[in-house]
Amino acid sequence: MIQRDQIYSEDYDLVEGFRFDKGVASVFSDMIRRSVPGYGMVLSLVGVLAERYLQSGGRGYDLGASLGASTLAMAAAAAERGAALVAVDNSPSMVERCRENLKTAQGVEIDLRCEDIRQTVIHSASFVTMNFTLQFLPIEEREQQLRSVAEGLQPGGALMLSEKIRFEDPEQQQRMESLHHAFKRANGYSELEISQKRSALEAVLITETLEQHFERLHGVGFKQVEVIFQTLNFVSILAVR
Ligand code: GEK
Repeated sequence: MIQRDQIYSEDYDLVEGFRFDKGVASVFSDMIRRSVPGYGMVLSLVGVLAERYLQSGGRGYDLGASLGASTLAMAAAAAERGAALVAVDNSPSMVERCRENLKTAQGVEIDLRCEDIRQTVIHSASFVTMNFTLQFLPIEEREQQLRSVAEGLQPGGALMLSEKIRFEDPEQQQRMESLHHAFKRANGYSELEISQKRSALEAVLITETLEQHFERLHGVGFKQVEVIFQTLNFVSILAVR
């Protein structure tokens, strides 16, 4: 049973910074579906890209795996090819639930690790996903993170990077932000929930522009970089080495 996210429905005197703790892990499936426009399509694309890029003998990595939705989306292709999967998250509460969810994957070897993705050694990778995870790293550490992904990918291997983005033009930024809030309202979040969640994420989820992402991805050695999906201020980028 999917538990409904009501974490910010109570009026708090002080909203603390967002953490991926036990409470969040218990409602995360509902939270991400009602908060990230196009999340279902992102998962479908993970499956499509896994079919295209996972190689037999190559590994698939899911960095910031949360409850394992992207890992599970790769599982069929991995089983078919005999590719191993590595799923990484540094939240013990997420990993505990993820371990249960991954039991449904058949015929595939999955190494689930509770570790910081900055410590993860990536090697022999043919496909890597970072779906809405890079945005939680300090900006100055993002280049090194993507460099280690690029270096760990076999030539022709691919990264799927999904992020919430911001826009240089203040009017466009305001328009997209307001449409995103409308999306959340349409999914049953109240004004109080939206505004408290926004405060909680303020110093935790730091967005960048699409141009900043493209420049960094090219800079660390990806040859082909393109947007494959966008809904409002959420994008998925395909970067091929
Ligand atoms: C999905 N990809 O459902 N090291 C490891 N994990 C981290 C780190 C870090 N340094 N920082 C954050 N995380 C998933 C959704 S959620 C996105 C990803 C969101 C983890 C954090 O614990 C959380 O589980 C995940 O990254 C981000 O396809 O909540 O917007």
